[in-house]
Amino acid sequence: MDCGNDERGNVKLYSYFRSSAAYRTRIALNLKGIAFETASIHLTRNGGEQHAPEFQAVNPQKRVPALALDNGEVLLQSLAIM
Ligand SMILES: N[C@@H](CCC(=O)N[C@@H](CS)C(=O)NCC(=O)O)C(=O)O
Repeated sequence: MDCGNDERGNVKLYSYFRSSAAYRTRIALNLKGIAFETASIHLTRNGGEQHAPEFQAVNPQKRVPALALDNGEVLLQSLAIM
């Protein structure tokens, strides 16, 4: 069945590999079989990419994870995402 999705899905998880909060959302997405694209936000490089204006436009809380949906909504806080 072709739903128009590419293999990575239409949701984007803003994540960091050392983030336990982001890790739990990756586990949940994989358990639910929801394909997602990952956008890496390095929390220490260059003073922390979470402080960049581009990411603050996604999540004013300046935290990962954040999950951007295909309808333009962005879910914040790992438990709410789950
Ligand atoms: N309660 C939040 C916690 C999110 C959080 O604190 N994430 C950390 C990484 S585990 C973060 O982005 N820290 C960035 C910073 O402290 O500048 C959740 O569960 O999503």
